[in-house]
Amino acid sequence: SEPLVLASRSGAVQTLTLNRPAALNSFTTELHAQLLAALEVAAADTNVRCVVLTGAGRGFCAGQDLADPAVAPDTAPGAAAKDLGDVIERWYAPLCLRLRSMPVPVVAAVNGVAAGAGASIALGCDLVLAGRSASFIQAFTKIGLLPDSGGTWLLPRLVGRANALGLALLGDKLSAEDAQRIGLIWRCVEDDALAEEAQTLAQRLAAMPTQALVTTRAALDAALTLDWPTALAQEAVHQRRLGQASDYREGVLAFTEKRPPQFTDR
Ligand code: T3D
Repeated sequence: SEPLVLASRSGAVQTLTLNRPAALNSFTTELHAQLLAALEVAAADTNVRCVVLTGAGRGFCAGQDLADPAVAPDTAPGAAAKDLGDVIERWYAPLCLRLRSMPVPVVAAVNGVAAGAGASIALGCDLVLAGRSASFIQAFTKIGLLPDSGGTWLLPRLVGRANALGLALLGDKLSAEDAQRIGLIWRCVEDDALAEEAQTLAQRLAAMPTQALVTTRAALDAALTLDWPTALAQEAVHQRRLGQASDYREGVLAFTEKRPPQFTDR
């Protein structure tokens, strides 16, 4: 049968495409398993220097597959409730942790609707590009749930409390253009340019000093809960380590020799 995650490599860029287009790439446990496995392979492969995450067909990801019997409520009288917390602990949380700790930058190329956990997973990537016809829907409260897969953490940080609550409580569709305007995503691009723009951006990131990029991601995230002196101390710790890496030497050497750098660390 067709893989649920398509993997394709161009140079040092690994593209992973969610591939359940008939159900808008919504998550089943099998899709979870294949995506986690593909991310593990990319993380372990030192030839990979950037990952692009996108969707097949007209959607990016519609979140949890609500037809999945493991999560759909049993409406028979007296039926026991499903434990959604288990599903989060077993699948969504590990996926979110894996994405956020990838040893390379991760670009989301949001090609269509990103709803529920599909929106959270896109927004948890490092740089989010979206096609003009793409949209973001905090679909959770419409079915009696709260934003998961990092949604409660990401939304207020990305767009502030007022926008976070407006989006999360109402669950309205937000266009890619509006998502860029309020700072939810990095850029909205024309639909027919999305795939190429994502590849260009990923190739650019792949040519950069990977350690500096992923350390920057981690330090920015950590600094959100640090005070000023502690953030300065954290920067010193990271800069001490980066300053000993060969990419730093190469960066400075290339600058002084007025040539493009060739970064190799990962
Ligand atoms: O712990 C846990 O397990 C809970 C975890 C929760 C995390 C979550 O993600 S909760 C949120 C779950 N997602 C949603 O509530 C979104 C549901 N989908 C929609 O609201 C709409 O489909 C969209 C707004 C995303 C797109 O609308 P539209 O009109 O463009 O497409 P459509 O016609 O609704 O969908 C196309 C097909 O995909 C359709 O199937 P069909 O009729 O052609 O056979 C539809 O049923 C299917 N589909 C879309 N989303 C899901 C889905 N099938 C299963 N699960 C879905 N989430």
